[in-house]
Amino acid sequence: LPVPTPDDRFSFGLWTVGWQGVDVFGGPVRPPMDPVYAVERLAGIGAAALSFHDDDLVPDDSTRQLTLDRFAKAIADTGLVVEMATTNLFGHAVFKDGGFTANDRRVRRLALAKVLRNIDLAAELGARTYVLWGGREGSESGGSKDVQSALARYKEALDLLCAYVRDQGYDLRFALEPKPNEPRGDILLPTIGHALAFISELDEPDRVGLNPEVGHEEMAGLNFAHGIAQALWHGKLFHVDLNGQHGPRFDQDLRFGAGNLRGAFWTVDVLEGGPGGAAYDGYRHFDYKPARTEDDEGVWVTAEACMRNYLMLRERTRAFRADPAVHEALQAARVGDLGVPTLADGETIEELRAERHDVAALAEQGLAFEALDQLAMEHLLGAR
Ligand code: GLT
Ligand code: MN
Ligand code: MN
Ligand code: MN
Repeated sequence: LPVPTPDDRFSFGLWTVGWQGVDVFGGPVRPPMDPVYAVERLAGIGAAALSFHDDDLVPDDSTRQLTLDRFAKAIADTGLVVEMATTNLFGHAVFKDGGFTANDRRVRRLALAKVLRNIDLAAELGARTYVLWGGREGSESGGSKDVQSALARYKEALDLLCAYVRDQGYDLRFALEPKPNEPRGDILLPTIGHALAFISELDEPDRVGLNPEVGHEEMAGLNFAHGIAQALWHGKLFHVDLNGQHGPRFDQDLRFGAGNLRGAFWTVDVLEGGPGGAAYDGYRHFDYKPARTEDDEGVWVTAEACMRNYLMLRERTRAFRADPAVHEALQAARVGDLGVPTLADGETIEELRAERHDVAALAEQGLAFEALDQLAMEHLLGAR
């Protein structure tokens, strides 16, 4: 079995391995996890980096300095990197109607101040990406949220945060994380596409990209590999949240590879640049929740499994891409032809219109896509 190393650039949120298993119907099943313990265990299993919410690391001011000192020492001792940070704008009751888009202006100002404070800490700890997951930005009912005003306030918040990061000279970019629903009935910026369109309205669009999550797109019935391929095409795949999901239902946050395994195969293929074109060069970040059935050792089984599943899938996608039978099948399916511009250099629209086609023959031809897909299946199953 493949063994993860820091060269693989795997990263975990502190809130993932530290998840206590609280859900809508039940309380915690595991004790709180000391961040220093998380750092040591993550380093021990071959992760390269971690991410955190302000409240995961420094939940209260009385212990803040002590925790930061212990954390800094653990980071230095293990060589683990803080690659991303984010803000908890969803847990506290004050954010029940969101942060940046809460109807109450005082809550919006409180939310911004909370983010600004943690941006300073993120920069101090060397994070290069700042994620914004607006899980509480949204509504349960039609009349309670003026969506256009909410988007104006969302933009105002992003513009202000971008200006702050620029003025401070921080080497930090923002990554918006879409999600269709849960915890709100309907969340603003529900998919990759909505978020991309929103970014184009910002004052400094270059500072803002995406942190798509596998399960969140699949909850909306969307194809994650297609979604991140489009984000790459726009130059907007700043970060990624890898996990598993079984189709449209509640957010499962399974370990990576569980749930939609075929989707995971194509996700790894896109991240590794298999199809050609732009490849992802950031951390392979896992955002999952170790099942509620597990004790502490079970948690580390799932963390290792995320990385091992990624490595096994990487190996399988590489074998697929290297297989001469696949090269032939790709040719038969004319996949490479799609890279050729439809109008040739110097050709005119009149020439295109004048061309005569054998429409019946074109309509009749088989495209041989299924043979190609079966080869992928056989590689995924390790039969080739
Ligand atoms: C929360 C959410 C995740 C987000 C995290 C970042 S918090 O666990 O479910 O999808 O990535 O705020
Ligand atoms: Mn999720
Ligand atoms: Mn996430
Ligand atoms: Mn999550």
